This record gives sequence, structure tokens and C-alpha cells, in this order.
Amino acid sequence: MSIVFYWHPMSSASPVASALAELGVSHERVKVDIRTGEQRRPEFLARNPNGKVPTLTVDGAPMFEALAIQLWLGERYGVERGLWPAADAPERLLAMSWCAWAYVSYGAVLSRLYLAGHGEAPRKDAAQAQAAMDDLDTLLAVLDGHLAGRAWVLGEAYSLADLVIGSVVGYSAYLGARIAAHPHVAAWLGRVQARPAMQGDI
Ligand SMILES: N[C@@H](CCC(=O)N[C@@H](CS)C(=O)NCC(=O)O)C(=O)O
Repeated sequence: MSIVFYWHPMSSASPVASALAELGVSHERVKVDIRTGEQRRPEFLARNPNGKVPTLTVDGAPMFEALAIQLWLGERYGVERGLWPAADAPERLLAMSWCAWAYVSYGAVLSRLYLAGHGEAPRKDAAQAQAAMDDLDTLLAVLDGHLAGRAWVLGEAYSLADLVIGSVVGYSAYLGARIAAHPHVAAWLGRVQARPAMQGDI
């Protein structure tokens, strides 16, 4: 299987870079310089009409959206490597739920925080940023409750779900989310971020 990964460092493509490294998937990596507009070139738009990284091609067939790519990698490579639950295991349900929670539920609030706290006028708004931070706290409390008594999201063993969720929660920490107020999340995030696949050129 020939996989080409289009990415830019320290971007939405970074979790996919970590997932490929964690799973040991052999691939070609192509840097798309999103600061100079390479993502708007016609040949790139043909692979991803959104003009964004990450984008993947699998035997020439394109795929986009970081969550979709990571779930596909889990199914295709993670099961055989013991890093993603089998389709009929109850943990698969948990993995899908928490990964969607991270990108959809938590991610929506994170976008609000980014726009209100770090965006440009007129979207920059201290009160809205505070409200988003409070809403993240509510969601982090839910994750904290889930992680109480569990080392990893699926239980005893590290999985790709930890990488997927940890990447989103880690980005929120970078934007100022109050991770330290949620001790189980803080300890788990430290373990996730210590994985070799989360280091280096991602
Ligand atoms: N929802 C998309 C977001 C992708 C995204 O926003 N990528 C940014 C980099 S962080 C990008 O390529 N931006 C280039 C542009 O918008 O022109 C995903 O998760 O894949």
C-alpha cells in the first residue's frame, strides 16, 4: 500500500504525523507550505478541495480531515499492532466515542476559544474567551471522571485513542485550557505527551 502524507509542521497534520510514527506505517511525507499558499495549488486542491493539511493519498486515492485519517489508520494498521480495538470489541465503541468527543464536542469549544482569545478583531472578545474556557472546564471534568481509576482512555493499555484525544487536549493546553485543575487529565496528558511518537518533527 502506497501512502503519501501531505503535512505542515505544528499544524492539524501533527496528530496524523504522530499516529503514523506510533503505528510504524511506512509512507512518503510531502511538506505543503501553508504559509506561502502551496495548499491552494490546483494539484493539491484536486486531492483536498478544502486546501488544508493533513491530506493523505492511499494508492493514489485521497483522504482528508485529521479525525477521519486517524480512525482509518487505527482500523487499517492499529488492530494488527494492538493499538486499536477490533471492530466487535466493546472498547471499539469507547474509542470511536471519545475520539469524536475530542474532535467534535471539545473541538467546537476549542475553536471558540481560539477565535475569541487568539483571533483577530472583531472575533477577539475577552468575555467570549472566558465563556469558552469555562465550557472547556466542564468538558475536561467529564474526561477527568472517565480517567479516574484508568491509566488510559480504553483502560489498562495505551491506544491510538489516547494519541487522538491527547493531541486535541494538548493543543487546548497550549491555548490556555486549565488542565492542571483536572488531575487525572493532567497526569494522563503527561503520559501521552511523553510517547516518542509525540516528539520530533511532527
Ligand atoms: N478540520 C480540519 C482542519 C485542517 C486545517 O485547518 N488545517 C490548517 C492547518 S492547522 C490548514 O491547512 N490551513 C491552510 C489554509 O486554511 O489555507 C482537519 O482536522 O483536518
